Amino acid sequence: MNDTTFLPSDEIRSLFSRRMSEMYRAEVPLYGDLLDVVADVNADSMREPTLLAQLRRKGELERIDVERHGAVRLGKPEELATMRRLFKVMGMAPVGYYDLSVAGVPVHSTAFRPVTDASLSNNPFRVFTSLLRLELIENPVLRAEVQEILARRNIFTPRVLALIEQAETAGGLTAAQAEEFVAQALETFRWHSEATVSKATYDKLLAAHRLIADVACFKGPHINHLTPRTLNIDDAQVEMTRRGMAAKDVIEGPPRRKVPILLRQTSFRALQERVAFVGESEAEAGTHTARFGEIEQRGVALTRKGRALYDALLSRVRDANGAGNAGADYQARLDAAFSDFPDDLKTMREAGLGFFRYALTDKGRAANQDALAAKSLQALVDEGWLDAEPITYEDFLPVSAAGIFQSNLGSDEQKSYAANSAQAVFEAALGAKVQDEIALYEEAQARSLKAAVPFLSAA
Ligand code: OOG
Ligand code: NI
Repeated sequence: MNDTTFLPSDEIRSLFSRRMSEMYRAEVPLYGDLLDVVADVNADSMREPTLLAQLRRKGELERIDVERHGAVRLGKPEELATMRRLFKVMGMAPVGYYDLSVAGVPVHSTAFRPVTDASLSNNPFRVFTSLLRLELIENPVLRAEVQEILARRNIFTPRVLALIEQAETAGGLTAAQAEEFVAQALETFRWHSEATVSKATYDKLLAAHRLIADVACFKGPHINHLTPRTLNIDDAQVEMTRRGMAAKDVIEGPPRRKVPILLRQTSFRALQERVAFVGESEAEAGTHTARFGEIEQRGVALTRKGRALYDALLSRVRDANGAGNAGADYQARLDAAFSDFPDDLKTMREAGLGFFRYALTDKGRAANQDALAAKSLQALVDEGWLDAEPITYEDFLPVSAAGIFQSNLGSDEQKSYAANSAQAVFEAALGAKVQDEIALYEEAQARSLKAAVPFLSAA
């Protein structure tokens, strides 16, 4: 027995997310401007009483101001394995597998995030984490060189490694240890303006793929963006432009709808940051373009059936004449295609397209439970015995992620790799399996049903 009190992992995550945001704000001041835009737009949106009430019911009112995600790109399998252990200390687990090679980006990815209802509502901080796929670099000489450069680096401080081990053996960290852990962990995500290679090597890797240069030439995997959640991305996009930010032309994801689904995202272009290369004098220093700001709006999580419909409609828009997301009429084409996706909660629920959390209403609690047991789920909701609250999508979208990558790597970046999803290879590097994101929503829905109407779920 020992009487040490551990700081809950939810609190370590909140602390880390807050410190990371402060650090990024100091490193990329435009991110601070973006936070201001989102705070203004969200305050405006919350004047709408129905939206406010819905956020309150879903337990999202408190989390909205602190909610954000970040992204890093790693170079080595062992970096990914250690990252998994580091995020575990903060209550974050790998969820989902994203193959971005289809879109010409030689990485595959997962999202580290909390998974329980309570932790998500506490602070849903997520980090989209990518691993470079060296095997997709065709030139064997270049591949070996990148491997050799990466082999020389260690992106974690010795102290953070010791604290991860401490957390693993003891089962947690005290408040003081957690403070130190957060400060040490941040070192991995910080921007380093000194490259680990010469300008000539950097230029060579840049020519192979901008992403390879970004991953391989630096001491660590600098956090490349942090994304606050907005309640109205269309307004936020207009406001970004009005305040002089170079917003991306197209909002990634589904079109604007009455009932938002999944995830819509937009960003401003990466900044040029000064870099000192090995062997260069200060006068010959160059720049590197990688880091950016992004905002997102989250909507209803879709079932496998809903997701298949989303994917089909999106590819109908994107594959038509190989148009992708280019062209002034993209928004119109997107709107047209998505007229086939029901835009009201009742139809989405009855057609099994979205996930919902169920709870008895006051009327339902007061009722004779045996009488309720005779009714169908549909009738229980329609007649007001049971509330059905849509579940928020907590994950990412591969096509959108690729679009975000592309727009921040430079528009000339259209390398193509044969689609070759390699989840098993990724999981071997990670040292664990990733959780199936859709299964998590299925479980959340089933849990709520079981608690609200046990007689139904038993059937
Ligand atoms: C990650 C891009 C993916 C998102 O929001 O879809 C992403 C990256 O650029 O490293 O963050
Ligand atoms: Ni992002």
